[in-house]
Amino acid sequence: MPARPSCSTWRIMTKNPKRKPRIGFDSGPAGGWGSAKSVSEVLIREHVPLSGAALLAQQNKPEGYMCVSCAWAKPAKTHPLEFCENGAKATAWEVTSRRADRDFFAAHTLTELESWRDHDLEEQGRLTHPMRWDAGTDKYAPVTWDDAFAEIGRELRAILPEKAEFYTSGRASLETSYMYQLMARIYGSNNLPDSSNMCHESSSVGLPESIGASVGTAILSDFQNCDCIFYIAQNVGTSSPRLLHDLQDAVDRGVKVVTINLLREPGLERFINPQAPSEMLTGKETPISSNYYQVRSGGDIAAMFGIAKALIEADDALHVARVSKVSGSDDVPEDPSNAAAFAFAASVAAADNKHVLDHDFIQTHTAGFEEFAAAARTYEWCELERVSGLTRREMMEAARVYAASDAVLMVYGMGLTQQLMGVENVHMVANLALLRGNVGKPGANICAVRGHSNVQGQRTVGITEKPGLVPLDKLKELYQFEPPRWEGHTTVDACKSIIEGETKAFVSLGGNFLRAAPETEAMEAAWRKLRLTVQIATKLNRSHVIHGEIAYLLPCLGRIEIDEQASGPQAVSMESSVAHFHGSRGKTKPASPELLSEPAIVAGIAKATLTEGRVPWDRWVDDYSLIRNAIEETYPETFKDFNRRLFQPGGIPRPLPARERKWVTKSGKANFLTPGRLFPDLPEEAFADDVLHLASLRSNDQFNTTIYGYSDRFRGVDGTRQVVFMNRKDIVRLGFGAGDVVDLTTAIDTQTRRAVKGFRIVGYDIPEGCCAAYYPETNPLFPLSHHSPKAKTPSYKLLPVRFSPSTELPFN
Ligand SMILES: Nc1nc2c(c(=O)[nH]1)N[C@H]1C(S)=C(S)[C@@H](COP(=O)(O)OP(=O)(O)OC[C@H]3O[C@@H](n4cnc5c(=O)[nH]c(N)nc54)[C@H](O)[C@@H]3O)O[C@H]1N2
Ligand SMILES: Nc1nc2c(c(=O)[nH]1)N[C@H]1C(S)=C(S)[C@@H](COP(=O)(O)OP(=O)(O)OC[C@H]3O[C@@H](n4cnc5c(=O)[nH]c(N)nc54)[C@H](O)[C@@H]3O)O[C@H]1N2
Ligand SMILES: [Mo]
Repeated sequence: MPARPSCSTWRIMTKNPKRKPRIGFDSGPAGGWGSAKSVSEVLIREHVPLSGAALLAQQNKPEGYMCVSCAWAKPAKTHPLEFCENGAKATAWEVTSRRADRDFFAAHTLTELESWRDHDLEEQGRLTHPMRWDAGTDKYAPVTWDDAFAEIGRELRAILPEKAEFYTSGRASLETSYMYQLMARIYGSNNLPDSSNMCHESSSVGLPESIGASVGTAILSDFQNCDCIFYIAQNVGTSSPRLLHDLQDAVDRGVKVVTINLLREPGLERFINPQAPSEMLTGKETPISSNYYQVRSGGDIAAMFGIAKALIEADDALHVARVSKVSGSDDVPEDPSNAAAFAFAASVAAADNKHVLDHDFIQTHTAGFEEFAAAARTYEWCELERVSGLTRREMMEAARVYAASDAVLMVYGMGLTQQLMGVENVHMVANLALLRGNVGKPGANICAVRGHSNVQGQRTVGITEKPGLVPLDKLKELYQFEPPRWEGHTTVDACKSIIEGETKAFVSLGGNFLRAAPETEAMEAAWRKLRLTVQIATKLNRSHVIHGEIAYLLPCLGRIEIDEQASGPQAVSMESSVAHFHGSRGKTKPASPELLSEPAIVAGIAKATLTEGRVPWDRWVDDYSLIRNAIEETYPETFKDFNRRLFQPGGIPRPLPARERKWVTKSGKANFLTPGRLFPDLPEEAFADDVLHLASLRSNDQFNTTIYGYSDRFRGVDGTRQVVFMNRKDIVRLGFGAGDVVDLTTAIDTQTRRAVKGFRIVGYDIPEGCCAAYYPETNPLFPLSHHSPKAKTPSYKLLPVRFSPSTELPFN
């Protein structure tokens, strides 16, 4: 067990930041002392005053501030401390006392800063002053806000609206996002690419087709009402640790957690609640997954088809048996596979002789069942086994758990969405749920675990490139302008347009687009040719040090800071993963008196740029409740009584018809949608003997491109991020040894050479033929064309790669 600190969890500990890489140690459970230690380390490193701990106590509480890390639900009845290891790190990262101020920028050229690591750039601390790149010195130099807005406005007016991109990372509030999309549309552009395009876009496309909901239908109480959870392709211990509490409570009630994941993730295996003193002292662990199935990368469609096949054939067999009983013949199925289905069916249904499938639900509520069932019956087990990487026995076992449960919650994440067949993956989750009526009843729903803290909400208030998703006529009526009706750019379209030299201006509301997007090398080259780059940000990153001809770096308040405007301190709001809106109040003194709030910056750019539209920008900035009124006017049903309910404990539920089994689809039903194939159509070279399929992942010590540190204790890696996790048999088969240092090259679309260098091989529990490494270090490997054709989500979880011995040592 890790060493225990002697007094409180948040006791200060010392650490040596320049430690040597350590690989392969036992990670311990999720949570526990490892989590406590990790939090205290970051509080110290960021020089967060002791009041930081008191600040954390206000996280995710009504009248408190909403965490700036992930989007997980905020309960009505809060725990005394409603935050997790990563929420605490994100808070420390924002309220740090470090500053990247005017002196810092006076001391470094941008050419020099380009050679710095992602971690070191952000580690300089909060940006303090608006800056403009000076070509003469190659440095960011201070500028006044008025001059910045005036030049940005002039430049934007001089180019065609379709040649500008208005990117959003998923952190900005509902208020800022509403203003931002309005500004872009009055300017004349639907080019509103966002981080969601690289994240849950497969859900945004797939779920409406399946169940007529643009977001997951699960709410927090479903975790209290389910008797089984299918946990697919999401790494809870790292990516949304507060969800572990809901899982722990469910497991304590006897709920089965069936995990389907590429890796054996320690965070999905066992958990010690770091906020439960008795667990911390006794080391009592809660096992999380009752069943753990390791699929091969991209193997989920086959795995879910296998589970569906077991259920459908069992139901068929039971039907045959019933018919023969009625007709008096004892014609129990003879062919062996039918016999297996029958035995399985009998074991599932024995208790009350119920059907394996919910035929009433299927009949009343769904369309497309017969086609789906026929496909499931047709697939051979050997093919499903080969593609999924699971055995028939495992798929039948998962089906048995599923069929024995009355209310099953389907939870999933990036391993499903960031795939060439991401949309089909999402359809398969819905198909599986529909087989037993597991949508729209307590405990049975679909939970798409979102990433950024307001990524879901931004869509709800109009951040989207798809004009069909926005009430354009309403905007036209309210603000008296003619909204553009053309389809705008997703992130992939934006990259293409930038690389082709079509795009002239890139405005970024947060984020680190160059690092988060694919095709890094071509993107960096093209980025430098942009006429205008405008970055609204809190911390310095690579998308700022590489820049356009005219480049602005505009520092904003973070959500945790007090936002004082003419009418007093302001609140903002966001939407969680379970579709509830929450108000948030800043608590700490701003990092610099020069900072403006995000709404004030958007208003500043809008006023300097727009020549039409009647929008009270200044009054909105004076009083954000007026922006919320405008949001309510635009979306009256979704945001009913928005201001009055802003701090309602547990949040304001967003109406979701699918939860009530009202299906807003073309067929008026929930649709079984049958994927045309089991695995993406990759070129032959993707399956060569020396090729592995790479998944790019997050470590426990990062938030997307923000690298807090070099530790991924769950996976037993410390002091380095330049590692590639491989199956031990593959390491030997490819002629390497664990610890060898290799270069990775992309094995498809090889006319362009894409490579990353100096990665240490780590033997890991991952299926043969697959490997994994960290994002964003591997982004230069991903071709832009390698995305889901329907959702345009990059296939960040499956890329064919080759290995060669490296001449370079790992960078860290
Ligand atoms: N600490 C921390 N928290 C975060 C973030 C962060 O970077 N750090 N990022 C935030 C954001 S924006 C997002 S979107 C979420 C992301 O959270 P997650 O959805 O957890 O995303 P990843 O960590 O990229 O990987 C998800 C899991 O997919 C598995 N996987 C990969 N390929 C496959 C596959 O083909 N099939 C199956 N079944 N599994 C597969 C991997 O093993 C991994 O466990 O987290 C949010 N929270
Ligand atoms: N290979 C690979 N690539 C991926 C992924 C993957 O799994 N693999 N995941 C994808 C996913 S899921 C996502 S969501 C994207 C993320 O892509 P982005 O959202 O673009 O990236 P982040 O790293 O979240 O952005 C970090 C920056 O946001 C700024 N920031 C932080 N807080 C604030 C704030 O309050 N206001 C403002 N204005 N700025 C702020 C800081 O300057 C910080 O440097 O990356 C995608 N890219
Ligand atoms: Mo994300």
